[in-house]
Amino acid sequence: MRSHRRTTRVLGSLLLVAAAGISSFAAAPSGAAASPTVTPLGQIVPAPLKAEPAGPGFEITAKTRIRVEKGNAAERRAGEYLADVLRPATGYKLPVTDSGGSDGIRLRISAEPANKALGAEGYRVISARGSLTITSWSDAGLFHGIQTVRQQLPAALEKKTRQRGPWRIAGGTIEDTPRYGYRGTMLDVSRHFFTVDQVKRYIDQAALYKLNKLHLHLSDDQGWRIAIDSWPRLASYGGSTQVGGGKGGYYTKAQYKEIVAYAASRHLEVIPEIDMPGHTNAALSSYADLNCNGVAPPLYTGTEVGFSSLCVKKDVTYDFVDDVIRELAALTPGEYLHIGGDEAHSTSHEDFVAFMEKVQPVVAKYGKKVMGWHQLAGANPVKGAVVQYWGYDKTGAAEREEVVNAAKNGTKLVLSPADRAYIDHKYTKDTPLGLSWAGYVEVERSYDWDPATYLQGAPADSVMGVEAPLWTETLSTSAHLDYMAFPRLPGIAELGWSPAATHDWEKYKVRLAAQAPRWDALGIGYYKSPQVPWPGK
Ligand code: TNX
Repeated sequence: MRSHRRTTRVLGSLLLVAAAGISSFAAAPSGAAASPTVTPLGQIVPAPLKAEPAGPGFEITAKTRIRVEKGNAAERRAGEYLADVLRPATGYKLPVTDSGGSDGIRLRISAEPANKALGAEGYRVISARGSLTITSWSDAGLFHGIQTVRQQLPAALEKKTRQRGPWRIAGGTIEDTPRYGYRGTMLDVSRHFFTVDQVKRYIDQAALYKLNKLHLHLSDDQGWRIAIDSWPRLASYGGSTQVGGGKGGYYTKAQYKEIVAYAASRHLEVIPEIDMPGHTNAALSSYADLNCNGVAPPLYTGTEVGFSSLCVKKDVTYDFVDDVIRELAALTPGEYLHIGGDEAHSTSHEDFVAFMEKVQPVVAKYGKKVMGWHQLAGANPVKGAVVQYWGYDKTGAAEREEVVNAAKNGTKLVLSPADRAYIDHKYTKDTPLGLSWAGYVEVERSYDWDPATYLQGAPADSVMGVEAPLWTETLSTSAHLDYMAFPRLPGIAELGWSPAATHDWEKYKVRLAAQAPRWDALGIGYYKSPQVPWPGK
């Protein structure tokens, strides 16, 4: 095992060198010992659909301009974003200009057939002497193309202060488009509260790997995190603590809108979740009326699950649900509202079904589509509902069947298998943070599965994509989030983006390892898994 690993590591580096040889920049200019080698075209995460190395490639210099078309606001926005990414480390001016001319970095959104053929999120990058062109049918595609260019540049680009170049990009053409339209991660801001800035940091990390959905778990037993005007105590009281008894917190509507807008600027759609009818202690302790016995329980700061339930038989429950969904829908430009539905162990099955029967139409009434954890499959999901599968290798056949049958009947699936995609789980028994009810989730295990076949019997076309949930019972700082998400989040992103034909752990781990200097430059502290051939090891 050990020697096998070492052999593949050496082989991997040889392959890298060989591939770099295609680019004429492979050798650093004489005397420039510190010059970084150019990243071979396509050696990025997620792996692109196609990368064809050719020619000498492009170099960003002090004279480079970023060219957009006159009057094209989306191109200009992308141009300004790209300039913000490039300016600190290069120290160059990089003006964004619409003055015409064909040299420099050119950003183009157009509906020409070749762009349309790459789909709504696809893009093409052409790197040649004198010009680097990114084209797409959409602004999202252009943004993803920019992430590709970023990864083709030296890792030092990510530093906040001026670094030595040269800033070269291997020559050739990348054509790229995602395998799945849903590529997400979930952040649990309920068990521990995370500030707007902490959420923005996580959004930027997700965007670097072309994720396009941020699911926010906004309520649970331990905390209610979003201001609801018609039920103000949800946030002011229900949000006043967290796991371990810390002070918690909540987002005002203005702060929440700031998160949504920031995510949108990175082409991520925010999917807010209010978990119901279980996982509701924070709400139940804020309003006595919501309890069947009319008595508000105390706030909860432990980590048990399954003990709370909204009172399914009371009318006030549905006034509450209507108000919350109405206010949340008004804050949500995206299509989906997530209504939870997991681990409702204190709700009878009959009540659970009755509750979902009443609540799903409320989501539609406010113009949104239902998303729910896969338990919703056992309660007549409405047409257009999406269920999120979080089972694992020990999930019973009956439970799996329920989801498979829903999928056969047209319900779409987002896959978050807990033994693969749960990035809140410990890597090994010895890693410090995380849970392990679904086993340990090392980097290879987290990457090495296929979303199209994971849930046996579900039609491949029922799978909308993948999501990596980051539950936070044991996580309370950005450093904790970094350590759990890296290096697993890029692997889930690759499963969502890259063609199945590129899936290969031995090759992936080499590309993944090459990301480490970038994380170092970004200040992301990651888990140095012994499964990955990290540089300098
Ligand atoms: C199960 S996954 C839960 C969460 C926990 C998580 C921890 C799901 C829908 N419910 O309440 O935070 O496990 O891994």
